[in-house]
Amino acid sequence: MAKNLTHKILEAHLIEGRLISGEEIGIKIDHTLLQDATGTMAMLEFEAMGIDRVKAEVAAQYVDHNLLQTDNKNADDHRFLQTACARYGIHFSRPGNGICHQVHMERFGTPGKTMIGSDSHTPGAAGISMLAIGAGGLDVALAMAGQPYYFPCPKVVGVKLTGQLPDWVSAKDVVLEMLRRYDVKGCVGKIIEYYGPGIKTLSATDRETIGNMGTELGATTSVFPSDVNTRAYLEDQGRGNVWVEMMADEEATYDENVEIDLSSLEPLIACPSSPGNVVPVREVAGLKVHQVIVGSCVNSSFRDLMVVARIMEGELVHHDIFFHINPGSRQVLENVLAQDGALALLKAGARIHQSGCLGCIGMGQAPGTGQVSLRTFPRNFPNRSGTKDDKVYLCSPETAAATALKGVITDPRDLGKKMPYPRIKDPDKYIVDEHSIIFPSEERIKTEIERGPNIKPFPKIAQLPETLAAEVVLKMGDNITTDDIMPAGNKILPLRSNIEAISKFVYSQLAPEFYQEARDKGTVVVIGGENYGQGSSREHAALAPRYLGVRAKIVKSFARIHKANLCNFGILPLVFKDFADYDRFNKGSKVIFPNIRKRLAEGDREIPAEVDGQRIITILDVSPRQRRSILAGGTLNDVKQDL
Ligand code: MIC
Ligand code: SF4
Repeated sequence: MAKNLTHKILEAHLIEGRLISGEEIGIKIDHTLLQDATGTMAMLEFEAMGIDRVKAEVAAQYVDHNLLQTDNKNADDHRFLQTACARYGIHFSRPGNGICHQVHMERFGTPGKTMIGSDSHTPGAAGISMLAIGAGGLDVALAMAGQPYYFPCPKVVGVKLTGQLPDWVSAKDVVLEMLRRYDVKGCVGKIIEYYGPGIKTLSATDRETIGNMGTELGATTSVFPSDVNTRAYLEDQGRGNVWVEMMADEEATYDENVEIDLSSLEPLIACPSSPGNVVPVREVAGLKVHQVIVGSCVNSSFRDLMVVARIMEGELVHHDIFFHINPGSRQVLENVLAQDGALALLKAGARIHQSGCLGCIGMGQAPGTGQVSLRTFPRNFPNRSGTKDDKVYLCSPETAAATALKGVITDPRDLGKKMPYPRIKDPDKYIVDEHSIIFPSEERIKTEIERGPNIKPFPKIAQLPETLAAEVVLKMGDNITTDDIMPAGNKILPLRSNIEAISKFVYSQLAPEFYQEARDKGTVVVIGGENYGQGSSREHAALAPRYLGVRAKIVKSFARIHKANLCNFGILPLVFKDFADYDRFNKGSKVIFPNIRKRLAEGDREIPAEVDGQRIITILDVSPRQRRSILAGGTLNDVKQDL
């Protein structure tokens, strides 16, 4: 039978289950990726498993999210990570070397391999045809220990690309078009597989942008074929030897079918404050902008920076704009420098920063009050920039450059009247820079792990009681993000390795009183709407609330990674059977789940709850493995003995 590429890769890695959508499968994981913000906790979890050496084929740890050294915490965390990597045999990419997704693609990514990463944008590795999935740190730690990764087998959406992108329109506009059609939850439970004649017009880094932002659609991951463009990229990186050709069979079928004619696309923009809020740039053209940033784990490749450099060459940034460049990696910057791109950007007035996530996760670059910020980033959730009530727009590098020149949102096609569209070719041979990667070695295994005072041990989690009685302390609406649940930014991100300290900030933007109320009540429940927990993979959005006594979340629907994280830390992820029951809950409602332990152990899917004395039904849609985790008070408690 003809197979699509997704099923070919899954089949080659299948350890448990069947490829039937909705059923839980376990796959072998070849590569693991950690970044610093989620990595400290993941590393502590890996340590708690008592494994002597990492078992994945390639395990890499990047330092990209927190580069601000305002006190001892950041340096403590980085030292811990560096020494733990040496001890366990993990590649360590030093601060400033680049954003995990960009560097992994440059130096390690291999077509046809599987990867999980403790960062939701891990699917960017679709650029070189990996099947790469974002997951909570504990799932990544388990894969590092050689365990399979378990997740519900997704449906496969086939997106046929035809035609070729017009001048001034680029890969970002392709994924913004997907977001315009599907919004932020349209692809939950799905893998997006791109195919068709339009594929050959997209480079590996173009595909990275599209695959990376599949996360904003709610997708489990995205997949691209491995073809001559993949080979060219790998050869230019000096790694042509890892290339293999991979594609769907000719007659392959998909669960859903979509077609995008690339020639018909125009510049698009996501308006505040959701990546799904997409309109054509021309509809918002003319709006005054104060800040433009090119960079992040999308749109920070050689091509993306060079297209901006060529547009800015000999021009000056508008005097009202602060213009920032955040290169994707040190290697990208070196290559842009070698072709005078960095000089052109500097002369035009750009501020060129070290390579890292920076303003994308509120680590600096926050816009001023009421100011409009235009960014090439993947997400613009409310307040994520670090400024309250921020107005962040997401667009392509072309739109960003045109806007930086004009001072108002500008359709880049307007520039076409004055200059030809700069089509950028990747260098024939990239300047390769691996000096900032510390490779594992036998000698380094002897390293002693260093723990500064910011590294606190993993908290103990109690088992699920026979009957759960709790109080509702917070009721929320639709599309609550993990940034709403467990914010980041320069004040909170440095606390990621200290659950007690970070728990003070749970829901702090939505409900500043939450921490104290949860502490006072002891055992609490929160209520949410659709797509609850979208966004980041940060398990702190489950672990820190659990630490404060959140034992169940009842919502209309969950985002994938957050739901898995809740199970991993012993929180019941419950869904209303009847959405009308959402209205029965208020702050202060008393909720009882009678015989909850027995019901979980017996595999009940329908879980009754008494809400202020009235009985409703909630649904617990989890696998037997996840039931065991919830009963045990988290996956770590459950698996420790097996390991
Ligand atoms: C994000 O883009 O939201 C982050 C910051 O990269 C997160 C990871 C984190 O919270 O550390 C993600 O995407 O998973
Ligand atoms: Fe970093 Fe932003 Fe990418 Fe997250 S989305 S990995 S914060 S650059």
